[in-house]
Amino acid sequence: MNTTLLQEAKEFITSCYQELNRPQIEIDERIDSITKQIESTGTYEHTSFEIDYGAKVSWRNSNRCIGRLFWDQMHTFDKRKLKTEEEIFEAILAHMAYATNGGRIRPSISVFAPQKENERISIWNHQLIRYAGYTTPDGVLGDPASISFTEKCMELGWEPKYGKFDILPIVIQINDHAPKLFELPKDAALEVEIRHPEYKWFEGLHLKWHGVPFISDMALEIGGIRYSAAPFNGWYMGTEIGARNLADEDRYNMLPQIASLMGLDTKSSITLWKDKALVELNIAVLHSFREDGVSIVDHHTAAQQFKKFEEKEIESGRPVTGNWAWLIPPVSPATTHIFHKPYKNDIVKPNYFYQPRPY
Ligand code: HEM
Ligand code: NRG
Repeated sequence: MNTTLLQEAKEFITSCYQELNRPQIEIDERIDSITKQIESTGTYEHTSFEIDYGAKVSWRNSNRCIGRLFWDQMHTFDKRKLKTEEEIFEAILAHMAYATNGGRIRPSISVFAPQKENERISIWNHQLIRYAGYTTPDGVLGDPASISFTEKCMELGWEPKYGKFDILPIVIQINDHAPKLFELPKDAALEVEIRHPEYKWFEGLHLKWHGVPFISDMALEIGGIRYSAAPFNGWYMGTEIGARNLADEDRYNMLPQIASLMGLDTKSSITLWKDKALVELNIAVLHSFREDGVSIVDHHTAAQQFKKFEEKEIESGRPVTGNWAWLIPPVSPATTHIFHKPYKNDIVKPNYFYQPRPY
């Protein structure tokens, strides 16, 4: 008898059903049924409702996420029945189309079959849409964060395109079978070309980013059951693209070029050329997404929304947990309330967790 699994199941069912004001008799009956399932099979199955609620509460418990105000507005695709890589890929495409919604992004999650002793579905991609990174004799081309995954894809037969923004294929592995590669169709990934509301020359940088972040490498853990493949998405906060993906020195490293096109003296940091370039790049990202009708939030609005989340949690009698170092935005952090208070980084389940890389 797996007593830890039963214990975790009891805790999840009790807190979940109590939160929803379900009668105690229902809790007792459900725990009874789960106990019998674990006794006879070693594990148990969630209902679709439990998956949906568990995925939402896991978002609510994600200490690094500033976007949690909307935790109970997410669409869940219960895809636990799917057996083959092809079926899973088709479900991923359907999720992407539903979530992208022509730019009016809908937070969504697809939950595939849970991990068992000798069963595991792995999506190798960190995100469903990411740009390839290549090491060449002239330096890195594309996204340096994707180099190792890109190399794996090439080993598996993917043809490199050697561009700056090549969308990587989806790699799905079931159990110990050979991983299968799937190229995303042209229209699956909405992309936004980055331009600046005043600086015409900005277009000449030919920067773009994908409209939707679909995290695909975290495990969803509910009541002791681990869903190793459960890709989810919300929309972007502008700084994720403008202050990290396109700005970090070990990513697209665009600040020196932007500063010099702005005519700034990049010889001495005392001119704050990095800060000036960073702000203009972030303005360009927000402007471009907004003009194209693709959902995005600026970090000031996101912080206000997070404040509202904190208030609602306290009202509901739940202590707020958070990871301060992740919650503060990477641009002007001290202009948000988050900077000025501490957060308890207690890990509450259900939740999303990192898992070992399958490659
Ligand atoms: C992290 C914003 C939706 C779960 C983050 C981060 C931001 C953010 C800015 C920090 C990322 C970083 O620094 O790399 C948002 C916004 C959303 C949203 C604006 C819009 C709706 C969601 C959803 C989920 C989620 C739908 C899950 C159901 C997480 C998790 C992390 C995170 C697990 C930590 C990721 C990691 O550790 O790498 N979010 N989020 N978020 N968010 Fe959200
Ligand atoms: N910083 C990463 C994405 C991390 C998650 N952010 C979200 N999640 N907004 C990047 O691609 O820049 N979400 O589910 O919306």
